Amino acid sequence: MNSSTKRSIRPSAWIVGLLLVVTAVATACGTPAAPAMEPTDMPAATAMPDPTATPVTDAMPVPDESGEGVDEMVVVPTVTVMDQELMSNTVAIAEVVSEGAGWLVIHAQADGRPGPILGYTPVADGSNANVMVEIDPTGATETLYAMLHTDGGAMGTWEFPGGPDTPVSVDGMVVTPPFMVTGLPAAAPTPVPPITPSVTVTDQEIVNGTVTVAEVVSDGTGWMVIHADAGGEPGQGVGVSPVADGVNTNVVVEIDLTEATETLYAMLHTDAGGVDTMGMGYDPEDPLRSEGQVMTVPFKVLASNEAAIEDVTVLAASGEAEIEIEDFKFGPSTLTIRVGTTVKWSNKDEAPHTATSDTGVWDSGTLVKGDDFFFTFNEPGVFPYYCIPHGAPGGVGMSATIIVIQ
Ligand SMILES: [Cu+2]
Repeated sequence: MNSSTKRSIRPSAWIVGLLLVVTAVATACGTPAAPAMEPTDMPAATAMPDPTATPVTDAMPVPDESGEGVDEMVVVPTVTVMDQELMSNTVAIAEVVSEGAGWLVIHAQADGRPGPILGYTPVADGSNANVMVEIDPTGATETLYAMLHTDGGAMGTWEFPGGPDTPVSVDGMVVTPPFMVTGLPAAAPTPVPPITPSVTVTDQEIVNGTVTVAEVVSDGTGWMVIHADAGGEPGQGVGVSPVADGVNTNVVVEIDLTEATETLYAMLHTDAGGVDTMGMGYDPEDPLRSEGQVMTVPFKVLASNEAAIEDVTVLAASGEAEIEIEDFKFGPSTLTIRVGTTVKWSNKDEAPHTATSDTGVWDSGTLVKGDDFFFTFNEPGVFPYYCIPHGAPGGVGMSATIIVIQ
């Protein structure tokens, strides 16, 4: 439906453009001279003042101000556009020279380059003056790009992206001059829906002792508090991070691994403490965001690698988890287990390896192919380790991490 809306707009913009040109021609050269008044005669407009200068044909003698007389047969695609004020959501392109039928496409700017398409209109073979393009003003940026595309497939049908109506390049450069527009609709006032606080969080691994809350929408400054599970309900807080007024994405909260549980709760609190609390002055008395909305979202701590070996109950209250040493890697590279779990390392490589704690908690010694090593984790925490021949403490080379939670 989107494209049909655009299509219904386009011809009218096109006609407006033609009318402007025709009027300009008529006023420029008095009344009777204007020959035929056909759109295809537009290129002749520049030559008008000299009545003998019939379009095309011989080159030399006619003093052509534009100096293009010689090249007349070779169409070099160009787009000429001035900075301008946006009027009626329409931009005007002073001249478009197209080799064959084409499209003039207006792009917003993104990352300093042409970004999303805001509007487009067909252009004819040859020179098109004062091409008007209606654009979607909501996506408009101060800098826009006027890009020339071919009309390569069905004539008059916009087939891009994925179709044949591709950008036109000259000497390897896409013909897409930037220009500035003023008078953009003020971005802010239009959409100011009332902020509805929300918390979006997914099941996840614990990474470096942190969890990440995908999105927190807070009405005023607040706190994202992670709570441990206490019999199916949020229990004690195990981590907190400030959130700003509005939308916060990827809020990282460091959590106390010794108190973390398999199910955690992400809870949005207000910052009722007044002015100076955004440092880390979370007050447990700060009330919950409420007003009927669910501001407490449970999520699960996952075993950290899909490659976690089958039939091993990672996160079991006790039991055994296995780490395979293969291709000079520990797999999974991060393993999350519960206190009391025994981890078994198995070397599947021809090369000898070790599993050696960064902090001296354990050291397997050399494991040749087929050797296993077992260690039981009775304390919660984060335990980085490495292989002595192929790695080093601090995550260098062949190394991995075990996270132990309650
Ligand atoms: Cu090794």
